[in-house]
Amino acid sequence: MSATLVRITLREIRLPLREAFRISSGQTTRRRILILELEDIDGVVAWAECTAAERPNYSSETIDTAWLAIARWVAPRILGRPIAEPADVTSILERDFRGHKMAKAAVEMGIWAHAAERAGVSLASLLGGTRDKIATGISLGIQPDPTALAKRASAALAEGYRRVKCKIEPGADVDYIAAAREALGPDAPLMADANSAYRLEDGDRLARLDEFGLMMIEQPLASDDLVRHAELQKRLRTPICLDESITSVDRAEDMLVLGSGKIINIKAARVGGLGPARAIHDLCAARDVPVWCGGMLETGIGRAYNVALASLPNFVIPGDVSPSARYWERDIVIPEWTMEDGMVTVPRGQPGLGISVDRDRLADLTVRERALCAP
Ligand code: OSB
Ligand code: MG
Repeated sequence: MSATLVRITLREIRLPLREAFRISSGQTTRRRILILELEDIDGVVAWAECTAAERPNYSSETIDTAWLAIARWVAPRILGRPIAEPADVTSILERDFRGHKMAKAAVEMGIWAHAAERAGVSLASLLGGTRDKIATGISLGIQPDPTALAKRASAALAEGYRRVKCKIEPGADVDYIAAAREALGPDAPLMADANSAYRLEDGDRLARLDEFGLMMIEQPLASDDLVRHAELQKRLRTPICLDESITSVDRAEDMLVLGSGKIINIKAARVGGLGPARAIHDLCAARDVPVWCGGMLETGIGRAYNVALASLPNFVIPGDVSPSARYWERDIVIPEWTMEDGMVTVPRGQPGLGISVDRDRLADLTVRERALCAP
């Protein structure tokens, strides 16, 4: 199923979130999103999304660095070159090319969707996904006060969400989680995500969260740390889940060897694409370590990839894969992603991503565009 891409079109769109989203490292109100259109010699098209943010507050990459990296280094390695299998792309992109994982992932993931499209199978099937529906959790940004968080958390459970994640930071943690737990009751699936807001010296404060029976605490310490997380895990009953720190299959293996955490939030973009994401999934499955699918406030395009990935068997914890209406007044895909009884349906019966892109809306939202072509 070899394919040769002849054009990759980059577009930047601006899309306001329905509600500002605040994490410990900054607030987002309006997204700047890089959308890719990949086209082969026969005119078969696949869409992809780069999840790099507006500012380097989650990882070092941004939409601007990703645009540059794709145009200068990623696309030239791919365009005009026959690709036998999507799984071959990572080694092509990693050779003598450090970092820029989100830029690489945008193209690598597009090639997976393109291969699925060409083969006439869903991306979920091509990846080996087995689920028809995936359980959905919500990620709630830092709220003005504990009462506001408790209200939002209760509303989320009432809407059917299967897991509630609350962003925390020093000063918006113990009281906030206490209020959420009180509002949801003792058995509701509740967790916290610190986005690297703490230091190991804060261990005693973090240990106070143990009494709330959280499913996990996500990425409490530095975004590239494994050693201190291992130390912290010894002092916490609550399982640590790593997000930012896991940037490759090797880092996932290091985490398991060091005991830096017990759960992994897999985001394909953070690890360079679906190939490495699936390899981390397989590694964790072999070691009985549960994983779940994270999110990066994606449009319906990026969301389609998350849904496909989360259909793999070891995604046993609800993912940050909310329906379109949680984020956008109107999404850029048709149909929009919806949730029923806390579950999102995997479009297994359709080739590729299982959604189409609203080209008129995309054109309306586009602020810059650049076509990269095979030499
Ligand atoms: O840490 O998981 C995170 C959004 C932006 C940056 C980092 C994170 C998040 C989320 C949002 O938690 C999850 C979603 O897309 O709903
Ligand atoms: Mg996170």
